[in-house]
Amino acid sequence: TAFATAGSLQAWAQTPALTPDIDGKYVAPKVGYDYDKRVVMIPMRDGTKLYTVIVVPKGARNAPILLTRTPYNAAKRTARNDSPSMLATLSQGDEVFVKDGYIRVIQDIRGKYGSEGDYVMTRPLKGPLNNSEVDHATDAYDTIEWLTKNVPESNGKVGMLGSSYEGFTVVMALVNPHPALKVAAPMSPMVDGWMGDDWFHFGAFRQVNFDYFTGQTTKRGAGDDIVRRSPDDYENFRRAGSAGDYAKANGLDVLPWWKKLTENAAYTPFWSQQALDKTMAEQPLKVPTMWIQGLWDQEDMWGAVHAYAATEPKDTANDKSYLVLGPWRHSQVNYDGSSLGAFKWDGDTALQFRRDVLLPFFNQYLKDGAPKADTPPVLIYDPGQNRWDRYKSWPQGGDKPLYLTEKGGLSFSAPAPAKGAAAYDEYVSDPAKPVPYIPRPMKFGDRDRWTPWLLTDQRAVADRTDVLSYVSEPLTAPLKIAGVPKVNLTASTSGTDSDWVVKLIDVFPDEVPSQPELGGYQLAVGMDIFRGRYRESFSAPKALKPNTPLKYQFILPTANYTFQPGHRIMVQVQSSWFPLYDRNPQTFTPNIFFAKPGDYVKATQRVYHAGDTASFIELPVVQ
Ligand code: PG9
Repeated sequence: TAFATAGSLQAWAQTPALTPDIDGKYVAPKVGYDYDKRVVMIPMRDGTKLYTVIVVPKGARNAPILLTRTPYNAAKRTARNDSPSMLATLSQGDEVFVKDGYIRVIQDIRGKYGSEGDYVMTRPLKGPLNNSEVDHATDAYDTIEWLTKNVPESNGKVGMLGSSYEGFTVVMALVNPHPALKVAAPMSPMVDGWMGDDWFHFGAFRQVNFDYFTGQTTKRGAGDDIVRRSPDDYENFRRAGSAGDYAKANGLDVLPWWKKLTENAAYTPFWSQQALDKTMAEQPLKVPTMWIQGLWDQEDMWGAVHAYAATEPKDTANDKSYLVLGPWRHSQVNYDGSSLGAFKWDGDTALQFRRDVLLPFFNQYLKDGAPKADTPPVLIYDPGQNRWDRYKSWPQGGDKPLYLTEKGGLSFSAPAPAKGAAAYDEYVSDPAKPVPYIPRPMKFGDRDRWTPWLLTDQRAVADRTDVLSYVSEPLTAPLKIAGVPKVNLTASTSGTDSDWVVKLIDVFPDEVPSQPELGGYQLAVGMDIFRGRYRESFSAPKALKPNTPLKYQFILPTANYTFQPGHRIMVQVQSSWFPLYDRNPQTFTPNIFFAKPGDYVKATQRVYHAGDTASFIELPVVQ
């Protein structure tokens, strides 16, 4: 009964009440798992062991291996959910491969999370910057060698993919690749950190990375973000002063990576010798490689397109180097690609790509007897037409100059010399009130705003007095560009150094019936920043001659875009993009990282638009 006597309780109470309840003997039963997860420490040639998670589908035989080498925690990357289902355990991007029976391997690179060894933020290849016997190329080689001998369920064929840093390690594996590496897909790989990937764009420093520096280099595991005082990063960075002042105030000046960066503010051999597009250009690709990135990739806009351009000329049989650009933010290729910011695409473009293009491409090289995939040499989304374009070659368009004209116009005809009227427009750029890159208040850590920021409606700044906007008449026919827009800006500054931001924008018509909130929207098709001191040489910065029209030539991100009838083209010019990019003091200083408060001066900027000094953008117009 419920009222048992003390005596009968004694009889069945075998475990004394004070038995410690945490005895470490518990093992969760692994029932019904459709995979087997093995954690191994794989030895590299220098004896360093790398933490590697191998996820093998139950019953696998002759299965290919999909390998990723990461600085972002292999244990966590293979444990999205604690689940008996391999699909639930691995990430969304892996789904198509898991469903097709692949073995998935994720490894911590040396020095991070479970791996031994030292972490170097971007470990250079063996050579002038690396006198050791190991780099990411040898680590990939040694890992693949081990995997082909120690995973009995595999067919001995390995494919590598990964995005961003994980894309950088894929590119590294292509340098003297292991013969078992049969196919590769670097997604948004970091290729040249100074020209246009994570750290700088044409020499302008990207302050968004400060939290990444503490996250990656203050601990073997995950480091913390920097503590903020204001809820608005515009204020946090403006109050600090130079990027160097911000680093010092937050204790980052002791970090070796910060020292390397600030000692290499210009395009020194530290950067040029690490630029992987230059390395890739040197020898023909041995492994079929699909270079992938987003058209609005807010972190690595340079890498994939430049590595493709570097490898394509030596791909004479047209079967090694492929290019894919989707309507995606950084790494969105591995998530849902139905929309970005305010823009909706024709279905889940990322899933379409993974399922219909990437998987068949990998299968062709990795699965015994798989059919040849129908892979277009170049596959790029056209967001203006909302459809994929399959091209045999790239770029498609030739250079057609679009000129800035008087009264804020744009024209495909060269403007005449200014008779009497001013040949320029001018504005005052004030470092005390820099142009915000997105509307304030803002936090770098706010991923919902950071990931789609390149699609922000540029009306937010179009009419500031320190932004010039040039706009065309409404188009009467579609205008398609496919290639690289090239900026030819003729401009002067009253200072001795200056930044130039140029944006190529699609202005939507007032009425967009299918999506009214897009009426009048100013969508940047491509935009970038150029630090004036590098006008003549990236490695040897020079002061600008004040009040003198000078030519600035640089490229905008690769575009494949149709401006539709009724839309207008716009070009905006400004001299700051804060706090994403550190401010140019507008006085030439030896190193902008350490500019002093007195170096920051207002400057009068003039953009020329007439006769010989007309500014223009060469658009890759498709006829
Ligand atoms: N954009 C990040 C990164 C890549 C390479 C080096 C440093 C940072 C990333 O998303 O991994």
